Amino acid sequence: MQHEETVEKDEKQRQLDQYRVDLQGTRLTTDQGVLIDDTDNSLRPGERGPTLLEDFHFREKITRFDHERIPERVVHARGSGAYGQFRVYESLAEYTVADFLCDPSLVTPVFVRFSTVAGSRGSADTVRDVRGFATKFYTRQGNYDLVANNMPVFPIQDGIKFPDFVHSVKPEPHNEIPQAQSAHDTFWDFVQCQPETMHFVMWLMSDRAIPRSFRMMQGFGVHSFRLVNAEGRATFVKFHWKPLLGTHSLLWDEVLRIQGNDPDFNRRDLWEAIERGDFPEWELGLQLVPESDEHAFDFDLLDPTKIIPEEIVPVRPVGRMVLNRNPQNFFAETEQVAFCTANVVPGIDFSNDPLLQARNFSYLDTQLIRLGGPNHAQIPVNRPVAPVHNDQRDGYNQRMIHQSETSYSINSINGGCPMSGILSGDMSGVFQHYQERVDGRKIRKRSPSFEDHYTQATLFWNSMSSWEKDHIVNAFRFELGHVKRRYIKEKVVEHLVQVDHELATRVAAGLGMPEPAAGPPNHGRSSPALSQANSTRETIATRKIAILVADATDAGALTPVKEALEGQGAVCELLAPHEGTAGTLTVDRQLTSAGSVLYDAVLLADGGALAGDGYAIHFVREAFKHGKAVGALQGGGALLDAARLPDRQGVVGPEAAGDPFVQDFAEAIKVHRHFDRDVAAFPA
Ligand code: HDE
Repeated sequence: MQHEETVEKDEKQRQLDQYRVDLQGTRLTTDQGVLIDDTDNSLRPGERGPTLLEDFHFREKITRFDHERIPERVVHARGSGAYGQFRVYESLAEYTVADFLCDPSLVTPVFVRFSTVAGSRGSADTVRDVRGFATKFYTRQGNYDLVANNMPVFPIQDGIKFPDFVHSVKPEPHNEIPQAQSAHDTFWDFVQCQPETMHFVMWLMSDRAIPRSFRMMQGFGVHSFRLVNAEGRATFVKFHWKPLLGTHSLLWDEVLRIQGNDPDFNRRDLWEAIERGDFPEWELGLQLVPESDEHAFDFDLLDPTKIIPEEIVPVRPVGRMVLNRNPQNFFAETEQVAFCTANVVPGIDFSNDPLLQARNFSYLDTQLIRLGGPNHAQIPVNRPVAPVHNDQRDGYNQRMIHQSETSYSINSINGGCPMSGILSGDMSGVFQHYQERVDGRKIRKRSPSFEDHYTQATLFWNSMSSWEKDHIVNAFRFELGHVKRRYIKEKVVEHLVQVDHELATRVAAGLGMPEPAAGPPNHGRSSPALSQANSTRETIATRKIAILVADATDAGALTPVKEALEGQGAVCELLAPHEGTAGTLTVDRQLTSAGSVLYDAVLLADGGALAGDGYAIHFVREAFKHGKAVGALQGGGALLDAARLPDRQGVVGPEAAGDPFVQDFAEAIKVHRHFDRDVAAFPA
């Protein structure tokens, strides 16, 4: 894989450097810069006396502590981020005047924050949920925020329903249960009352909702936006991020165990990959639709519950993003980063999607309360690299010292500055709204073109491989299994009949319901691009392999295999019954402190002691049950036998020694998960 090597700091890095505080070799002071003698004992009259009010250091320290928290985001509270860079492949000047999309020599700094939606800040990473994928491009023409998700459709069509939707999925108000879960009555009640959710629900019940890694997730801008070129001509656009590592997911059973084993699974994965130098990369892709084709589809381009199938309008790869730097302070950077869909630059404009219109209001409003006022764009992570000059003034936490006597326009005292394009007569580089003609009566009404809620839900179902369908059915059964009210489950099944009768029947069977009556015939169309089965499976780069070793492991046999796997980019960890060393090998982790669920594959290098170790046997069987590649070197044969695996798909035994072993094992890992194994009756 190609890595963007950045020897020189980009503009954003240089800007951030001004704010960094290095505490190495410093002496302790108050916030006022006064040196402190003792921060471990408060001031008191006599050793056993009460604390004195005049202890300003004590009061300042406690006061600052009391005020450390800011409100968490109402949605997307849990997230983690990284800096990186974006570069366009070739000029898109035919479509847009956005500088960063027109100049292939330009490296644009970015900050990306990935998130879950429903859970609180401290919730587990690997829950069934949508993932946020928000990118801030620090362009020379100002900040552009592409605030995307890892699913291309949304549950609702109009932003006025967002509070209703979010209230339904959040913990129920009477007892604040459950945390970070959609498996409860109010969410499914919302779904059954609101059939526009059906396409989204199919995605949410699919493996997309439990990604293996943020680095292996697609991103979607969801709405149709507009690109606008120098002639003022607009083109509708849908934004896509495609990960170079492919799009891969976890298994539901795995997820349940990871939550206890490592609640920070996705966050840690991103952090560690970047620290290792395994910089995640995505291609930016565009689906472009000329304005003249606005009504050419059997759905409405303005409806955010719909995709444009890639087979109808292909995704054109236009650029590449690499994330290559972890933040240095979580709160200052990841918690305070403020995205807003209204942060656009010349050449990028909105459509009339009613969800997007609501978002353009909501994000700035959110930031006013979260970040304590209107000056949050001055917080280092949010500061544009483009110069900022205007007559907006004052407010909480103003950090600028404006020197001019004037703060109004039009003025004559300051030579009319800062001067708008219109006043100066210089319109170069200014943002000009796309001049769309809009006529209509003021009404609270949706267009009939938004009414079809099932066709694309069916398209999604039809596009799934058989194992993806199994996972969707199991997800519906799990979720509805947690719903207490029978009639809600029945109503959901009625909606599923509209999507596909087989799906509804399989879900109903799990809920102990009779086979539902036939619904409308399935249209039979599919879109192969929707299936993760068609994702990239060409690399083992960054895949985590657990190597099980013990004191008598043959290091001579293991080392070349490990090196060959690492040579292909895999990340190997040696697990043994105890920490320290196993023979001449250095142990990375104690076997009992790490579940198989934290790895993509397992390599058995020792069968002597481990063949009789129940934990090691469980480790192998669980990895197998979760579809992972299992490899056994000569020494590991006894452990492989002890694990009594029911079939050999994705299992590479010691008979393929040497290079063929490495090759076969790597091929088995590339598959990601061997879902065709028959594990239904196999206890881990
Ligand atoms: Fe958001 N959304 N959203 N959303 N959203 C927020 O803004 C909102 C929507 C998305 O990492 C909030 O600063 C409304 C779609 C991401 O900081 C809030 C509506 C998509 C993030 C908000 C939507 C998203 C947010 C909470 C319907 C995918 C995390 C904190 C009209 C395309 C950004 C904040 C980050 C965050 C409102 C719909 C993605 C409350 C009202 C559609 C990735 O303002």
